[in-house]
Amino acid sequence: MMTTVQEAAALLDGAAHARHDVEQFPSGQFTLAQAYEIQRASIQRRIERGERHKGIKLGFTSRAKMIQMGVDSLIWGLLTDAMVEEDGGVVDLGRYIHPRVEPEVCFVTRRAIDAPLTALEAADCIEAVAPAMEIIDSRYRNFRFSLEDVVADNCSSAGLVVGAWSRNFDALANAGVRMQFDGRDVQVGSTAAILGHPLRSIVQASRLLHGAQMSLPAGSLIMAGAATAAEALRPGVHVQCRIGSGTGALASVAFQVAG
Ligand code: OOG
Ligand code: MG
Repeated sequence: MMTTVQEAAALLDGAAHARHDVEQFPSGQFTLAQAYEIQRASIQRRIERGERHKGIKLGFTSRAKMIQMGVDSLIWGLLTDAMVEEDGGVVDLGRYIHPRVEPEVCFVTRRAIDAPLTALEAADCIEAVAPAMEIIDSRYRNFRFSLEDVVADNCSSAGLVVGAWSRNFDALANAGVRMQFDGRDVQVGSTAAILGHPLRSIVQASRLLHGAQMSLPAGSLIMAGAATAAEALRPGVHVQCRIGSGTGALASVAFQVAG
């Protein structure tokens, strides 16, 4: 039986809302363009429940992520205010199905993005940068999906934690990224893994928005994509991420998973 875009959106939104997993779609059921339509329709359902647009996220901007998930195209998804977890706060795994965490860089825009940007223009659009972590939670069984599946599922978006903002953009080039569970390194990498430099994700975001005939208002968040592979979360663990070191470092970002 054929599933329509609206039916697929209702299925995936329902799974996220009720925290249960679903089967992947049969391969070839949806084109990539239809997968983005499903993504938009599923976010629209959240907006109708009272959530607000918060920005966008990029996915698979690093080789480490592409290799971990077996997908090799850059993708993007939509963020809402309900996804934001507090820096230094307690994360309840009951809100998720099978969550994983990954280190990210987050930007906040100071002007609207409504046209493709050059690298120089992209830098000018950014108000501040922060170390961040994304809590991804695929709605598909066993966290397995095709490119179309993951796009339809809003690129596994579920939670995000954003650290203190700074205007220390120089700290972003080739900075060490270190994510720890209970004080032990679980993922170590470099911001250079994100398209060579995390600011390039703003250029990519501007092109993707333009291609989708969408714009992003000032004050929006842009998650640049994970620099390393993701790690499964477990009850009781303390998670921290640091970007850079010494005086050039960005602040760190952390959360405690409820026991
Ligand atoms: C898809 C989301 C990818 C990233 O930062 O690369 C992503 C997934 O891995 O489930 O968020
Ligand atoms: Mg991510």
